[in-house]
Amino acid sequence: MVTTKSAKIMKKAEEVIPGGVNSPVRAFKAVGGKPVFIDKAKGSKIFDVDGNSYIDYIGSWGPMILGHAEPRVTAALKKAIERGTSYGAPTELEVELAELVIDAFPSMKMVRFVSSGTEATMSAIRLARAYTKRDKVIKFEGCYHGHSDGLLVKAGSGAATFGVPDSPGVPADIAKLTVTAAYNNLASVRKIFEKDPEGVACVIVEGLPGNMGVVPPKTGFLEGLRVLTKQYGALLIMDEVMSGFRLCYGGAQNYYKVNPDLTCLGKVIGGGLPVGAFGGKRKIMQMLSPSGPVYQAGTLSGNPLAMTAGIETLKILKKDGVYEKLFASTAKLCQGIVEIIQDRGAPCQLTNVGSMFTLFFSEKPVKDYKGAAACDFEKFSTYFGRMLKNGIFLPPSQYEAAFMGLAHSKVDIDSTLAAIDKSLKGL
Ligand code: KE4
Repeated sequence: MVTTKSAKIMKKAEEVIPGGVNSPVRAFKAVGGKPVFIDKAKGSKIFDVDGNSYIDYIGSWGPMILGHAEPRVTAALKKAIERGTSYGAPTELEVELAELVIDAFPSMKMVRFVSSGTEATMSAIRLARAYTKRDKVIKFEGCYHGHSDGLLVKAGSGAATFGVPDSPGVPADIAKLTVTAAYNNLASVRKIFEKDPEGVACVIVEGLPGNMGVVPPKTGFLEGLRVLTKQYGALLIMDEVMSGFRLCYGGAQNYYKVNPDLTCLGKVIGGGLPVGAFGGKRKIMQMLSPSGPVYQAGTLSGNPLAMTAGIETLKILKKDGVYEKLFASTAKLCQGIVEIIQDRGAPCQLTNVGSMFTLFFSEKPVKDYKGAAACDFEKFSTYFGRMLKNGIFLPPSQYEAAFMGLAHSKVDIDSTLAAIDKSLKGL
């Protein structure tokens, strides 16, 4: 596989952009080697600058559920761009996308658009703190909610104690307001509440975790968070930036039947353009400026191009039979992978929910972050490199979810399974 042009561009990129990339995971650090630079994408395929083509299971980390350059989305964007790209003033497009989102998420009565998932979660937490007049936040080890200071925090020394910064530059005084619990372990959450029954503003949890690989909630876990947050007067924030529209036309909350107070969205609702959103109960959302005192703002929030791409994407997803098709192809791929693992006796576990899946290099099923952290990262890296050489573009980290899209064909699935069979040889 020739990657000389990518290598040349990477050299230039590293001179002017830290690590040569604008988001760390793209640098392939977790799997070794240098990243390929992309030239274009169409449908299920992505093409690098050396002309290599790949079947794409990153899908821009979730947004490209319809496949790349979907004709109806592209046509709508071409028309929208003729009308200008940004006004800094309200448009009806924002109302249209808000109504589509609220229709898909019954727990959301109002929504505010922002430009990234990070902005969405950061703003939702500020709102939760204002509404409850409390400061503490509970998050979970292995869950990622973007890179705002209060969320780049890891568990302190003793469980249920103060958080400590998970990155230089995060002040200890901010980190200590975030307490980290163990995902799928309700007792670890109860302990924090019992220690500080009136101090917790909110619990934030991924609807379906995809940032430690795909790790589904144990039966009763999300419901248990709902009971505990209600019992102690804290808000439940469900971060559906990744899981939104990936498990159904709606969120993991619809799939698992849990009703959060606030929800964060991103990725799919922007159809590949920069969008985030947060929303929930009217009495909470009304606290947001300018209807209330909680400040939040954004130059490009509700951008007309991003709204257009989001509207077109959701209108297509809403059509009958779309999710049946998406899940049928995901199931076909995942069943094929399980058969290969069994035939080869490979040391892997496959986790799939909806259109998200992860192949864990672990002897036993991965049920939480500790299980994910115990994977064989060496083997994953070898597997990743072989798959890339075989024309399959996977997320370059064991701690990520892969995404099936509506443009993936039967031929793509058969080629992917053949590549997996070859790539697992000897692992
Ligand atoms: P952004 O700020 O990257 O738009 O969204 C942050 C975020 C929030 N919540 C969840 C559940 C997320 O998965 C994300 C971002 N996901 C990563 C993938 N693990 C984006 C890829 C990247 O960081 O480049």
